[in-house]
Amino acid sequence: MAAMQLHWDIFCRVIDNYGDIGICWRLARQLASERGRRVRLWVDDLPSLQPLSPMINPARALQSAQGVEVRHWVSDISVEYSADVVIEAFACELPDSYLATMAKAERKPCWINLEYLTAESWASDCHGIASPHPALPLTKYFFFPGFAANTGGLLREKSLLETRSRYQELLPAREHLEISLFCYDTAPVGGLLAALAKMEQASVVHVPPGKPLAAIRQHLPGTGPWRHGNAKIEPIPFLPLDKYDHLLWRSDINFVRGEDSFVRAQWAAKPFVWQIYPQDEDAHLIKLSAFLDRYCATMDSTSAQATAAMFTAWNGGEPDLATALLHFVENRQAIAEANRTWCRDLASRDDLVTALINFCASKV
Ligand code: TRH
Repeated sequence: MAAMQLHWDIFCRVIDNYGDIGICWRLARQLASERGRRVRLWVDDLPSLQPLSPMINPARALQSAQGVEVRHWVSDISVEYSADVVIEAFACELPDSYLATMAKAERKPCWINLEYLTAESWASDCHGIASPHPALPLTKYFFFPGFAANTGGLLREKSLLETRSRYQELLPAREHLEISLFCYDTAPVGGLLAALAKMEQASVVHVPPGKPLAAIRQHLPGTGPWRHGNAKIEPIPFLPLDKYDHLLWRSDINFVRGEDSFVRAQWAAKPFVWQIYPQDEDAHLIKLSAFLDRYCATMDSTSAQATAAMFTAWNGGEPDLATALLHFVENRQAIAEANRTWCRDLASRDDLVTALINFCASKV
């Protein structure tokens, strides 16, 4: 049996928002806490990690948190050794000095480019492809998270679903709808507010700071909380990563965005609406429809139509948002049931950490 690949280095460059660091932090701490790996997380922007993990001190270039060694990644770094596995998150480009250390290692590291999540079918074809370095004796492998069996899977902690189920069993019954709203400031929030204000069922909308709150404030005066017809709109603080899961678990409908909150909403097994990260030339719309094709295929036709219409309207597409929301809310019990099945199906596959460990062990 091959020796365990003990040392892992994860490199993360924060482009914008919280997705890049959210995913890298989640991966790092799971490798450390569940798999006993010695993980160094190199991040170029420590202040972005701090809201997700308040124990992080953004002023400290070297610190340890939840079993992970967190290092500030400055332009060039000097290391005594390269790790057994090196994760270059989202093509962030490893420093030349580190590449040179990798090239000199007696046993070459398993070098992974961790890609963004997509439901498109080409992700299965490209998952695991090798790319030899043009000049150095090193090979990089493309690792694609995904929904299909022949991809790298999704990040899922070992006891996540049991913990979530226990939490949800204790939730009190209530008359009104609890909604969490995590979106970009381009989301059609005005339409959402107007529809919720008029809806027969009362709602409470929890809005984190940053782009979601900015989007709300384009439509409502002052700093909130607001009463808007039959809806109450409540600003909330940015929650640490695990507390954010709790918000998703206890809400009836979760508006999520990007990548990591989108995945967490699926593990929450509650109806959710996804705002996809916008890309040039509307490339994201292909990604959105690839996901809808897979996801809605598991639903009855009414739920599938309601879900597709709601996702499309929320991402700036044709259907009228108020009508889409109404259908979505009307069908939410059936959509919730479909989500529970979807979640169970996804969880029957290897999680991303298991897939990654197995993949890297096979490359020794
Ligand atoms: O912040 P995002 O829009 O990140 C995006 C995407 O990852 C996108 O693919 C990438 O290209 C771009 O960043 C650069 O959305 P995402 O992916 O959901 O990340 C948000 C993270 O913030 C996620 O890990 C959950 C976390 N979070 C909290 O921990 N607490 C909170 O209160 C909230 C609202 C989020």
